[in-house]
Amino acid sequence: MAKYQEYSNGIEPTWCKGCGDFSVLRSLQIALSDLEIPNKNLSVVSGIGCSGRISGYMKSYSFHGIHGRVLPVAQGIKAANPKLTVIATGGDGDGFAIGSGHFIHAAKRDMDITYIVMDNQIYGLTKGHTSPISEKGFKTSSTPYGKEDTALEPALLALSGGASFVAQGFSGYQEELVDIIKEGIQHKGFSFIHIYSPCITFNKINTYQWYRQHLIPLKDQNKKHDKSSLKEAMELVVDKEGMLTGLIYQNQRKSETDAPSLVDQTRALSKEEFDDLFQRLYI
Ligand SMILES: Cc1ncc(C[n+]2csc(CCOP(=O)(O)OP(=O)(O)O)c2C)c(N)n1
Ligand code: SF4
Ligand SMILES: [Mg+2]
Repeated sequence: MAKYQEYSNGIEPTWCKGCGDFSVLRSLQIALSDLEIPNKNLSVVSGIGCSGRISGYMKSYSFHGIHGRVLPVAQGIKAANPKLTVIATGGDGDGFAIGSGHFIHAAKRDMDITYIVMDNQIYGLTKGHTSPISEKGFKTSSTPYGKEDTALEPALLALSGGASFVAQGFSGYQEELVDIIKEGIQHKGFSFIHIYSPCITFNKINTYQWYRQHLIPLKDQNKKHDKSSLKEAMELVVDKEGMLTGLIYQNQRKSETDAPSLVDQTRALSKEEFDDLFQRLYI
């Protein structure tokens, strides 16, 4: 058995054959096995969507939450037990529509979790509605005359929110994806990993071929940017219209400290403290 299979619970994914999320699942498992993170110290949390199925295939403390709420759950798990490696996962609809408020504030809070978004620029599970990442003019069953508003730029959102690690990948570039996920997990702070992960069933525009034509791998660029510079990272994302793969920004916050662990707090309230609290809350 390959080492990465130790992170599989043996359940066969129900994704369409060829879905980009297969590669994300495999990359995550390889990254975890390379980093030798014990299953018992791992928690994988997901929201609702095709992408959200990923937590159901992992051998870990997995939690398949509700739509758009993956980050509050993941932060709660990390606050309760900071010793766990916490991986939050979900789709572009989950993270950038219903969950967008949580995204900005999780970036700002900078807790030590890794957030992996499988972006297919569409709502896959609900059969192909537009997402905030779908391009203007994109035609779907919910926008038969074309989407009227412009697309959100997730990396820019993360950078302006305060994420201390921002990287992008593509399901078709698995080797790079494994490296990025490893770096993200090792980074101490909020690591945002935005992965272009094609939906072969409902998105006939942003296909594997389309991404290969449009994506710009940072490792192939002659001019290297300063990855610790927020200004340079933002300029790069704007200049290249977000279509980058690789590490865009990493800057460890100086103020980063380990959160106090709730599981290590054995002391309960005394009767006097409880009565006092009760009085103050209810009278
Ligand atoms: C509170 C709530 N609102 C709406 C839905 C319906 N719903 C389920 S998945 C989904 C969007 C899925 O798109 P995305 O997050 O991009 O995931 P994908 O399926 O594309 O991987 C929606 C709107 C829901 N389950 N719960
Ligand atoms: S509908 Fe799209 S996103 Fe969902 S499993 Fe199929 S290919 Fe993947
Ligand atoms: Mg999606």
